[in-house]
Amino acid sequence: MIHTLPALGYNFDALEPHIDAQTMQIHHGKHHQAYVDNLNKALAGTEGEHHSLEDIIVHISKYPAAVRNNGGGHYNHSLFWTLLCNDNCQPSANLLNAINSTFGSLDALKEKMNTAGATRFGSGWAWLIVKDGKLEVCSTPNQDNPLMDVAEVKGTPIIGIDVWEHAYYLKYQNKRPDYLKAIWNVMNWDEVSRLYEAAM
Ligand code: MN3
Repeated sequence: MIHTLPALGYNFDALEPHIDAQTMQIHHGKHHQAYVDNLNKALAGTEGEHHSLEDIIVHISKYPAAVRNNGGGHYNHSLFWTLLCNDNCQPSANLLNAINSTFGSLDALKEKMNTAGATRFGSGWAWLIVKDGKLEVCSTPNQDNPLMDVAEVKGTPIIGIDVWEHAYYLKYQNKRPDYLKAIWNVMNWDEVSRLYEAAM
């Protein structure tokens, strides 16, 4: 199958001022597009051409590094765009209950995610996952994710926050913690809640 760049569900400037339009334009149109193009190149003429992205991700140890990096990049960003919005929505009652009982409060969850993102050395992702019916915070290096068979902590992602410099550098420069604080203002809790229900 040929992998393609999914359209954003909103305009590049929809997440202003928290995430600036130019960052979104480059991140989606250049970075994500490059993961898609390089994934297609890496899979061309191989067995992997016949598998879905989801199937490739869960069996990623069978694939070369170019597929792991670019397939992970394509999967992670396709999820990431859907987790952002400017609707100022809130977690569902069910999800909020689970967050409160696991982390103490929504603020405590944000704090834990921000620490996971800020302490991930180099490039990677911070995650909220469902693992064995429970919520857990973790992080991965590069473009890995918790669905991969190589992941240290495995589970179903319901939030993924990109902490590569390309996700925030134009506006936040070296201040990754400021970006992490700001991104909660554009979290699409409707979608996170939907993913939570689906994972349970
Ligand atoms: Mn990115």
